[in-house]
Amino acid sequence: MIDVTGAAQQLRELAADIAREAGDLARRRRAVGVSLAATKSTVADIVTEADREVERLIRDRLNAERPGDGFLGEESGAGESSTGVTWVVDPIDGTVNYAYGMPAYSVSIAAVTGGDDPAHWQALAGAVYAPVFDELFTAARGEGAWLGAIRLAVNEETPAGALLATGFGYDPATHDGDLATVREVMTMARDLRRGGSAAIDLSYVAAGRLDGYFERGLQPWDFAAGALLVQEAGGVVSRFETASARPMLVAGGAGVHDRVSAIVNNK
Ligand code: LIP
Repeated sequence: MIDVTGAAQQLRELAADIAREAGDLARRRRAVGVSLAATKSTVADIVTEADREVERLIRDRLNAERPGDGFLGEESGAGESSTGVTWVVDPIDGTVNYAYGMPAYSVSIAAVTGGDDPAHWQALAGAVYAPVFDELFTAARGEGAWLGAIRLAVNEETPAGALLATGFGYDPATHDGDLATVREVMTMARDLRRGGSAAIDLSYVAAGRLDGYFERGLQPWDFAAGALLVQEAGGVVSRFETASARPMLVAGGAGVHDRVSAIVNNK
C-alpha cells in the first residue's frame, strides 16, 4: 500500500503535469469548435466529444505513469485500485461554459486513498488547471496549496460581509429549493458569484478571491481537487447529507464556513 509521507508531492507534480497537458488539449479543441456527444441526467447535462477525448488523455497518462492506481472519471467511470491510490477526475469542469465558449472551465485531477467514496477518502494531491487563464492551482497534503509558486491562504476576515459563490444543478426542479437557500445565505453575504465551475470556485476560495462557496449536488470529481486546495490553504470543507439526497458542500475560512453551514443546515 502507498506510503503517503513521501508520495503526496510526487502525486501533485504528476497531477499538475497531466492537468496542464489536458487543459491545453481542451483549449485547442474549443478553438476549432465543440460538438455535443450526448446528454446525461437531463437535456441540460451535456458531454462534448472534447470531454471524452480529454478524459482519455488523462486516463492513458495515469495508466502509463502509475499502473494499478484506481480511477473515477466523470465520463469513463471507475477502475479498481491495487495500489491504494485512486484518481478522481473531471476532464472539463464547467462543461456548459466550455460548450458556450465562456472561459471559466478547468481540468480537475485529484489523487485519494481510501477508495472513491468522498465520505471515506483522504485526498493526497490535487491540481486544477484553467487553461484560458493559464492558472494552475495545486496542493499536496501537508505541503500547502499553490498557484504556480505563490502559496495560497483563505480569507479569514469579512467585515463587509462574505463574497460567496454557488451553483445550481442540471435539473430545473431543484432550482427553486436552491434559490431559497441562496436567499437565506445572502443575509451574511456582501455579494454572490456563480462561475459555473466548482473546481475554479474552490480554487478561488483557496486563493482568497472568494470568502466561501456552497453548492448542493456536486459530483465527487467536481470537488475532489478543489476541496484539498481549500484545506491546504487553511480553510474548512464540509459535505452534509440533505433530505433531497443532494449533499451540500460548504467551503471557506473557518468563520465563513461555520456561518454558512449553520444556515444551510437549517434548510
Ligand atoms: C459543474 C459544476 C458546477 C455546477 C454545475 C456542474 P460539470 O460540473 O462544476 O459548479 O454548478 O451544475 O455540475 O458538469 O461542468 O463537470
